[in-house]
Amino acid sequence: MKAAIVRQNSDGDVDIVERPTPTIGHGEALVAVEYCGVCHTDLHVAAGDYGKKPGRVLGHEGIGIVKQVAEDVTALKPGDRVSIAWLYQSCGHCEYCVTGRETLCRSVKNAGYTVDGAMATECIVAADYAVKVPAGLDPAQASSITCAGVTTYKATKVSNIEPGQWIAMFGAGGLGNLAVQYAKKVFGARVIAVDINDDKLTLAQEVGADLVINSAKVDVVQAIQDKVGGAHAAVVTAVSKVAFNAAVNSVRAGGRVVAVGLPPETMDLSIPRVVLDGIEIVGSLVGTRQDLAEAFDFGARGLVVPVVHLRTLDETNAIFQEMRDGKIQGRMVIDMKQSCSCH
Ligand code: 8ID
Ligand code: ZN
Repeated sequence: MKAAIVRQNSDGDVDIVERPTPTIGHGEALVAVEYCGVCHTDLHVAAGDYGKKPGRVLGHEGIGIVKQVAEDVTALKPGDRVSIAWLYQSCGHCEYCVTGRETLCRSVKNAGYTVDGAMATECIVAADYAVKVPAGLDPAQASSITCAGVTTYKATKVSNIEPGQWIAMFGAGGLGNLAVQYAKKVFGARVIAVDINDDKLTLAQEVGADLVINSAKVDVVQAIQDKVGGAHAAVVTAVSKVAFNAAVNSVRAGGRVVAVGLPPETMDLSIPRVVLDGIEIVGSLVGTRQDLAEAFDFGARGLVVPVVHLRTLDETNAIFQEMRDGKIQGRMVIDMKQSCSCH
């Protein structure tokens, strides 16, 4: 099989290599990957931002067709179309797994990080954790929901936003444009999109943002206070502490800030601001299998439409550079059929 792997020196790019097709063990299935979206987390992993992972096959926005299942597998059968998500597998019996918080399991395995992922023509999944893609959902669009969609759907749930309330989405990239769509179309919120790039804001407006603010040009905190009296909640997918700090100051008293972006930095927190204004700040990590099934369903019903552009595996480093430069609108999705003659 052909795969994109983290370089030995973790310099932030990948090598495209030939690897033997992995063999399945108990509880596993082999998947022929159709599509894999490129998430900003792949850049972090390739650069060793959370620890070096040389040789790791990247990719956690995968969609593919099951080719083979182990004898003990009952959840999947050959021919099923399934996800390969960041939540690759959790232990299933700890306090987090049994209370609907499986993404926080202390022995969790993550595709494209602690185990090999979907930026390859074939990959292994833990059968009980691969979520089936509903009929009627385009598989390339489904790939984008497998991380960007489920993460922002879950983060919007965690924000406790109510219909008609204002939510500010800091970052309008791969995650952010889907955050706008879920908040607007599924939760019935009014949405402010904030980014430092006008092209991203144009897309955010096209997919339903009520207000857009370029925080490189105007004082975003002042603008949100002036226009709506402070947002009821904010979700931060921007890869910059500047945006996290602005989000804390953009919500009204009692507001909730959901941290999603993963810049390897610390944020500043004014203790009087948090205490006197009752601000809540909470992290949100991808979503559970049930969250993903729900996020897929909204896509299948056309409420949320991921904006995807098809590319090939050989273009991975070029896509990474475009992402660093902030040049991508929506998501770049690697089309494995176009990437390898073995399909
Ligand atoms: O489960 C999670 N918490 C999770 C899941 C998936 C991804 C977290 N992430 C993390 C990624 O690791 C990454 O750190 O979310 C972040 C965003 O991922 P992405 O949406 O895939 O990245 P992108 O497409 O590059 O979008 C980032 C956007 O942030 C804007 C950029 O212009 C871009 O549109 N941005 C930046 I960089 N600085 C900004 C600022 N100061 C900003 N927007 C507003 N203010
Ligand atoms: Zn991701």
